[in-house]
Amino acid sequence: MNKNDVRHFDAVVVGAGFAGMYMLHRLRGLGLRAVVLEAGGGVGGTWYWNRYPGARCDVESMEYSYQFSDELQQEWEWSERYAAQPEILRYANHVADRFDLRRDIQFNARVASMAFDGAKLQWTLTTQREDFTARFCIMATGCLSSPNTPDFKGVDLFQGDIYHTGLWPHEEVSFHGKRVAVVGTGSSAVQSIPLIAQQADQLYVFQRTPNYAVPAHNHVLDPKHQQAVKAEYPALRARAKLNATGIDFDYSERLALETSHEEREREYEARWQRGGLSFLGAFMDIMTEEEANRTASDFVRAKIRRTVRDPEVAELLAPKNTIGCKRLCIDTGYYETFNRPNVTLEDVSRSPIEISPSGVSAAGRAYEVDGIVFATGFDAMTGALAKIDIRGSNGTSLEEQWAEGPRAYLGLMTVGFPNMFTVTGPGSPSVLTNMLPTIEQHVDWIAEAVAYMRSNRVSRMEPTLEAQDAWVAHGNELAGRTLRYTCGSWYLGANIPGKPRVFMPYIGGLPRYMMKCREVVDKGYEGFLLS
Ligand code: N01
Repeated sequence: MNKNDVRHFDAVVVGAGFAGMYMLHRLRGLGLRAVVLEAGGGVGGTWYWNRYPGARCDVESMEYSYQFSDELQQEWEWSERYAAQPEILRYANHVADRFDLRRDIQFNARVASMAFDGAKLQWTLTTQREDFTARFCIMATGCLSSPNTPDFKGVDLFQGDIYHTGLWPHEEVSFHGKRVAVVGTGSSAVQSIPLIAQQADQLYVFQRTPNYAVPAHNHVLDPKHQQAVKAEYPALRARAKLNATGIDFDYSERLALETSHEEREREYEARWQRGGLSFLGAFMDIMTEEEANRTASDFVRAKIRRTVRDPEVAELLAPKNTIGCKRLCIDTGYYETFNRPNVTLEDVSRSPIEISPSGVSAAGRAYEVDGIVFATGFDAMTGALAKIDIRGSNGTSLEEQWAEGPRAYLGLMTVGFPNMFTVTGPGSPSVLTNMLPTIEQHVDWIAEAVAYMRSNRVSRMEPTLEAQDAWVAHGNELAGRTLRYTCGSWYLGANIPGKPRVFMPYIGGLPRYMMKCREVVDKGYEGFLLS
């Protein structure tokens, strides 16, 4: 096939993670000719790239799974409470095989540009090898898929090995006998540091901002528990959708500020012992009232001080900001790792890191290392889209249009980009929820919209500016009421220099969001222009 060849499809899906795979399945079900273009060499999206030691989901396996096929959810056996990356990737591959998806996925096909032709009412997508045209284009590019490597001075001169947690090599990496630096202390670092410390001769952790971590208490899944969950799967899935996060947690309706100190401590301790993200569900006002939030953060700080033997190190590890403002980390032995003699914590909050040919220097000290692990996160939610030169109906690029922050109606479509859908795009609950059910809800909505267009002879769909503006304003208004604005998180784009500070996910909760999506359809796609 020559580079100039153009292949035509009814729909092109960009990305073969969980969103792209299910989208392909649904489009096929509608009888469309569809293809998925995937930059990687296999399915799985974020789980294909994030292979760092300790990579594991922070949502329990029995819920972090598809529910569109009851046979699939009944037959698949998870081995642990929180599945590790290799198992999740095996699951993704199983789904690809089970639904015969691979024959319509082009691997190693990175989309470089996309442009909409208003006369032909079609998108043209270019890759290095071939070009594609289609009426519908579905961006399943993921929320945390564009790794962020800050521009550290001297990084090009470093003579050792450099890794990024979000772009981990596919071959085994051994740190035995090595001196290693880890830069960053977010979820990826919290998961990988305990395992790297077990191998490395010496580990230096460079921390700019400490993060809160709650124990995972991961364990092998008891087959009886698994059977019991499977016996009531539909009820569990339905219950989960009634919660803001789409996870079947026990969210308390009590207020921390109206509960006695003893009772609060009892509740926090019970949730600490259970482990996982439901810690923040202990009281309803944790994310809305600073004082309530402090009761939860004080509890975690006390745990850190009791766990870490060196009081100075414990103080450095104890976060001072709002708990839950950044994504809560779920750990296995993170704080305990700092009691090891081969682990050193370096505070780099006041002076930036510099890199030399032989190591890392910070705060006036130099550390010779053989390898550096950047656990520096992602250009979240918009990064993967911004890497593609996407041109809409009047030639404007999406990146330019979103220069002041992403604007999309329901996180599903953007004015000026007809027939282009985003799965879990900015303005949808996405990263604040269990991604799998959220992905399914979006894919189902998109499939229904495409089916509607085809059966009603509609060839072009995009939101109205009024509907989009109102949705963005509503999202901002809700976000402003929470404590999530009080720290420099990736939800706000604060981790990327120059990125506008806009709270990107929809914070109104999954039930309210799903109801809105349903209403829009029931009212004949209210807020969309159909022609
Ligand atoms: O990235 P992060 P992550 N100099 O952005 C530091 C999901 N995830 O890959 O906080 C020095 O959280 C930065 O410091 P600061 C999950 O949603 C899930 O860890 O900006 N340090 C921070 O410490 C998660 O939230 C799982 O001051 C610099 C770190 O790098 C999201 O992915 C596992 C720096 C980045 O932390 C991202 O997590 C892993 C600089 N110039 C990830 N720049 C699960 O459990 C950045 N940092 C499913």
